[in-house]
Amino acid sequence: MLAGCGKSDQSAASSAAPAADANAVATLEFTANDSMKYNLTRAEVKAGQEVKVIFTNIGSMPKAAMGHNWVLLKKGADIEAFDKAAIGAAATEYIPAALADQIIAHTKLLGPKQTDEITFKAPTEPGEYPFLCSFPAHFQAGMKGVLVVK
Ligand SMILES: [Cu+2]
Repeated sequence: MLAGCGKSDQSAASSAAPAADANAVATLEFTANDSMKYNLTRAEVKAGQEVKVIFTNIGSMPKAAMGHNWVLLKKGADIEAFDKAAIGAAATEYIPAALADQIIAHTKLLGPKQTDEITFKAPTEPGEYPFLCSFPAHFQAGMKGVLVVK
């Protein structure tokens, strides 16, 4: 219809969306249960990739006794020191404010049948990044793993 402007086609083409492949989101689904176990203790993403973590507490025990979270720490973070500090951080759902700079991303603390979804950018530096549940005693019981950045 707008035959008067012959150059409009060109400008429309230059604003095309970027290729989907390079920007694909890595979706990781983690669960935790009443036996203090994650379904996965290892997952892989690409450096700098957009990551979506869907975390679900599939247990049935009350949150106060068996809450779970998923906390991803920086490479080289002292995970044991973080876990110790978390014990005293009940008021902030076991996320110790003093060590916030060690955290890349974390979910909320979840009660039974609750789900939380977070998105973050994977680190650009390849390596192994530790994650844990910071509810008291859960890390010691084995609620930990690594996110491998390729
Ligand atoms: Cu837990």
